[in-house]
Amino acid sequence: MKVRVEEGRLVSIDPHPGNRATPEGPCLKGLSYLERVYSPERILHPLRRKPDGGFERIQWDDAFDLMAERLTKAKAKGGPQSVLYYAGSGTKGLLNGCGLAFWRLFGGCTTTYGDLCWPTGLEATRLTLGDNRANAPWDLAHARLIVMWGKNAAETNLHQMRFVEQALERGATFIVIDPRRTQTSERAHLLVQPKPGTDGALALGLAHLIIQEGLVDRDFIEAHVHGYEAFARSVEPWTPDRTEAVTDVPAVYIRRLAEDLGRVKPATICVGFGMQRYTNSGQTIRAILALLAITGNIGKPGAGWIYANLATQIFGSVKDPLDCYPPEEQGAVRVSVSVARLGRDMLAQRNPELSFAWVERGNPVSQNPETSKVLEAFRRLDFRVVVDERLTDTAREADLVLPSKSLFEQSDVIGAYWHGYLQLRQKVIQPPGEVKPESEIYRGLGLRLGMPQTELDAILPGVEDDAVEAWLQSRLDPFGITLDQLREGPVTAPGMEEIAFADGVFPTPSGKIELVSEEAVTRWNVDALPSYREPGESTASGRAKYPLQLLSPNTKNGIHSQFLTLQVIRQFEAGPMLFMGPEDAATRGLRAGDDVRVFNDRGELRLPLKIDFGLRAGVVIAVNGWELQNGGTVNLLSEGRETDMGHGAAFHDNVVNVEKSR
Ligand SMILES: Nc1nc2c(c(=O)[nH]1)N[C@H]1C(S)=C(S)[C@@H](COP(=O)(O)OP(=O)(O)OC[C@H]3O[C@@H](n4cnc5c(=O)[nH]c(N)nc54)[C@H](O)[C@@H]3O)O[C@H]1N2
Ligand SMILES: Nc1nc2c(c(=O)[nH]1)N[C@H]1C(S)=C(S)[C@@H](COP(=O)(O)OP(=O)(O)OC[C@H]3O[C@@H](n4cnc5c(=O)[nH]c(N)nc54)[C@H](O)[C@@H]3O)O[C@H]1N2
Ligand SMILES: [Mo]
Repeated sequence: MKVRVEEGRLVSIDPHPGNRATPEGPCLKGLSYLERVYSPERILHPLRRKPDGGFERIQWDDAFDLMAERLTKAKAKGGPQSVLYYAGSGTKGLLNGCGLAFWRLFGGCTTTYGDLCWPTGLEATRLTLGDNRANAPWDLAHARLIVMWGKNAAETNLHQMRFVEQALERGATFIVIDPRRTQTSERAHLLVQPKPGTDGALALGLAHLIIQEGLVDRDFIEAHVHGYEAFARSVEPWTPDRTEAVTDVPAVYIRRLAEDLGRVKPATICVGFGMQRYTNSGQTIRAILALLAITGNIGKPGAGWIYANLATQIFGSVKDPLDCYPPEEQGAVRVSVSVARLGRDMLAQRNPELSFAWVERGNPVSQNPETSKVLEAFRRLDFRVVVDERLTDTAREADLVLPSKSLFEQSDVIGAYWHGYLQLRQKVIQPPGEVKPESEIYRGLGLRLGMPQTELDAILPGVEDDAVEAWLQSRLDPFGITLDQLREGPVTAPGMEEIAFADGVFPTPSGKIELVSEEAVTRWNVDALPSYREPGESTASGRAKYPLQLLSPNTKNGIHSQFLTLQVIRQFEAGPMLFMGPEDAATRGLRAGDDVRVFNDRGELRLPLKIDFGLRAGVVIAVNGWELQNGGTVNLLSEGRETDMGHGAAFHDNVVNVEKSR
């Protein structure tokens, strides 16, 4: 974005033409920063919990004293690892690395492994292709067939829809696979609505037909695919009848999809993050990716796999270096708390028990699974610090809340999930009130703890703007990128390709696309071939304790718990709701607008009912992001459990029932 500042205040936000992936500029959330930065909700100085509840303003000096005293006490009692360092995904810049560097200097800490967001699909893709790379975003316009599988780009990646439109204008076929009708499926030629969590079976059934009809690309398989014969044998049982029985997708649709995937070239599958939130989803993603491998749709214009692009994640600290790693000691840092099981693992940790937590850039009370356990774990600690810009559900649990900068108040270099640009986020306004960026907070705290100035200088930038820029430049030097280039506009990340894997080189153990993966077995204890198992908590075969599968996807006008409290957003997003199909409502005697109770053994939510005529029976939706303070987070109902690979969170392994609220 391009922003205009007058008299030290943001006055407008416009598109930046330098990013080919996002030429239309910011959506409503981006534009709403004009409100967000100056929101009365913003915390402008440190706040300390009062003994009788509520918060009171304190001076930074007192805040540093208090933290230093509590940290010294925690360290003396249980060692440095009694301190939990938790960082969410509120911003992803080069300066994020300061946090863990500081805690190492402190003598270590306990931190988390895994990720709430995308690790299951990242790992499934890595096992198959060797790396997470994708064609440039605009290449999608060259596809003749686009399958948007478990992704709602019109809400969550809306710039991608522009390239879908361009492909459609050139005559492409567009298919959406999602249990619900979405803004994305409005543009589709075909919407396929499987039972949630059964997409693995659907993919194996499609592979069965593609192979049976002789629609595979023999030459491509010969040259680039490892394990094809074994894969072909393994899909023999997946007849259209069996696939229909498991997925509830009519066999005619399965045949049509297989025909399209087998015959229409080039084909791109855009697979979403929403679908990898099940206990079987790593294997599901491998099965879907196999469809591109056997039809030769990789490494060519208009063809390929668009899941995530790690090209811009060139700094260990942009992508947290500890993400995705299995629990182990890394230097003094104990990596023993799974983000998926945050509450449970915090409670279970011994030697030392946790007594102090530091939370920044995240809102785990509303965003991590199993809110009641997360709350219990935080409440059991002796002391909690939360750095955030407003009183989130998590900040409300803190003993000390520190104000955080907005993205306009300190320069940083950022990467992306989808496109291949590195971008400079320039400081354009002064932080309001007494707001300090994290790097300054760490410096102040380090000095108070008696850490040597030289050691702090080695990991943290100085306070002045040019010191921050010099620090950023020193981190960019190894990549031959300068801040001056970035000041001109977005810069393509080193190694970013227009067409991924065009050279046919796949950095897997066999050097080929692996349909059979030994590492899948040794690392994750799943079958070497992509296989289908019903998710652990699922209504798919009617064995679950409760009859409805609860999905909690993202919503257009918020990013998780961010933005939803702003006036401009509230015009469009009134509050949390439960979406249910008409049949499920009728059998329960429920009508639109009724107050309903959504419940399972872990908790309950009371929400107004919205009838959704596009939702398949047996599925209900409550978007994630709403907090306890505005009507309840959907994670009161989810369980802290990991997916089958990558230490992701299986948010959608979640069955519930719904009744009229009394
Ligand atoms: N049920 C369910 N739960 C989900 C999901 C789901 O699909 N269903 N999705 C999951 C996914 S994909 C994700 S990515 C996670 C997101 O989980 P989180 O990252 O915990 O969620 P956010 O609500 O984005 O919270 C980010 C916080 O960072 C703060 N922040 C922003 N910038 C800064 C900064 O510069 N410094 C500091 N200190 N703070 C800052 C914001 O104010 C906000 O409070 O949620 C997950 N939770
Ligand atoms: N506006 C907005 N944009 C965002 C975000 C946001 O919060 N708001 N968050 C960002 C982040 S951090 C992320 S991770 C991405 C996520 O964005 P997406 O990848 O789009 O993920 P979700 O919205 O979680 O889910 C996408 C779709 O998957 C469907 N789905 C769920 N289960 C299944 C299943 O079993 N099978 C199939 N086929 N489909 C299923 C859901 O119904 C939903 O429509 O969005 C990013 N963009
Ligand atoms: Mo995410």
